[in-house]
Amino acid sequence: LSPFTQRDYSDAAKRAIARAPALFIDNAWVASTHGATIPIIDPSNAREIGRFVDASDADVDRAVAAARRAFDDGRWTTLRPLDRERCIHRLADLIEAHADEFSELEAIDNGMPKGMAAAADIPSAIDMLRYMAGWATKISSETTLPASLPVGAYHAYVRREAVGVAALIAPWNFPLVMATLKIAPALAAGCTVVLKPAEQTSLTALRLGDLIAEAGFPAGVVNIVTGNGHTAGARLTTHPDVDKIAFTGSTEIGKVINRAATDTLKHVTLELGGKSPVVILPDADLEAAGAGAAGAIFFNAGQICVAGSRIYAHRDVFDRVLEQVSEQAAFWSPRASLDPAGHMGPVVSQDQFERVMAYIDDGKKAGASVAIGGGSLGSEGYYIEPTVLVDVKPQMRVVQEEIFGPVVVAQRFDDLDEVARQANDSAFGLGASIWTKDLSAMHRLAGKIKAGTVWGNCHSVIDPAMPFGGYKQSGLGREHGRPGVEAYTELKSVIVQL
Ligand code: TXE
Repeated sequence: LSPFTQRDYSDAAKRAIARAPALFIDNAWVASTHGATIPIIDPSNAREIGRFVDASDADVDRAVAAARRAFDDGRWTTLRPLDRERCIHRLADLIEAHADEFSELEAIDNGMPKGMAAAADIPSAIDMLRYMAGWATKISSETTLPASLPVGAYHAYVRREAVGVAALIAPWNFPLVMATLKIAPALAAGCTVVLKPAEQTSLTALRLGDLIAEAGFPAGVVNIVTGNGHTAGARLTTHPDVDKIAFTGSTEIGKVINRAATDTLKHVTLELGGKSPVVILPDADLEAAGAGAAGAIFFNAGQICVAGSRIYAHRDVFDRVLEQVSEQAAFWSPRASLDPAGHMGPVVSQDQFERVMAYIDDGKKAGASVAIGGGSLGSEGYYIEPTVLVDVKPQMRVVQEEIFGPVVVAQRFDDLDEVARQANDSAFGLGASIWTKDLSAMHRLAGKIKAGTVWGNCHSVIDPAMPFGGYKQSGLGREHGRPGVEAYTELKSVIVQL
């Protein structure tokens, strides 16, 4: 078989694809009010394999009404926190029991290697559910003594309450991870939700629907609608019965959503794009740094918000870093997503393929040289070679804009202050990694770089307990950890005269 030939799907995957065109509302599968659908494309061979519903306004309204009812009648918020915790754990157990099927669906839908989905994605979705489940019994608020009231004359306390109905809008790069990282804290906080997965990759979110009912969630607590962003997504962001929007996606749409949510003043958290620097100091373990830099950009074909898309290597080691990254390129050479030998798959869609190839072209036209890769592969499917661009200038689009593909730009620096400036010369501020054995330099730089996460001698290490989000135009608010749950809550001060 050629590395670009897709394998046959399992019967379980075929069943999941065949029943995809449906919406999950009130713990039941329902048909759309209109007939519009969206093709499901396997990016490994660009073939249409099925259809998703493109939800109408009426469909979205129905899902929001179900979530609203479930929130307002207290069937979820008044459940014992231990029982809410148990439901979330059961959902994690059920995903674990079907991990192989989830991995395959993710590979077919998104193009990521099935082995990668099985080793990294599905387990991290499960970890997030389990971590957040525990918060259901631990959410609390601080009560301080009122400052201006006579002590003993008033009883004052603060309640932390669920914010209400949360609309969760997810992207296509890690479909199940993105869905669970929003569902889990929302449910732990006591919210009810409407999830809208990305129109390119809704298979695993839909499969989740079956498990929601089985895990014991009351009807209406979790609703799943598939559909396009400018229609179904937009309807959610302006819906008067939605109290909170959690969005992961492009900075451009993040701004659109923030503006749309302003009319009804919804709570909004945004996890947006990035252009994360990988800074390699002259004393770094170059083998580890080279492999780390390659993994930082080629993992999931660079379609990761924290992708290390700008390498800054000290002038003394620049050539050796480039050699190390080149050596890694063969390991990351793309293959069809169900090929067990693959470490990187195709990019997700025709649109993304064209966008990434256009960036490579634009970089070349602006004067960048291709050190590695630069081309596409295969006759069908969206395969792009692991690519490194050199001879770039700070203001080039390939240096400033998020490419979201397996393309990295590599530049030199001379000292720490200079590299801190270069690293911060970006509209984004999501992640950054520093490779060195010099602990002082590491911590000094960690303080200077404006990014939501800074890694030392690793990259893209993400943990459910560690706050995750962006500085500058990489987002608003934080997910994961205590702040991630609290983002789904409101505070209420109760002041009672005794
Ligand atoms: O993202 P969109 P796209 C970046 C990355 C990529 C680019 C474009 O640079 O190349 O975005 O990808 C929904 N109201 N990231 O166009 O459009 C949409 O249906 C409400 C970075 O696919 O932002 C989908 O569910 N919702 C990123 C989700 O938003 C709307 C991950 C994301 O789609 C909407 C993905 C609207 N008006 C892309 N329009 C990351 N931070 O990891 C779209 N959507």
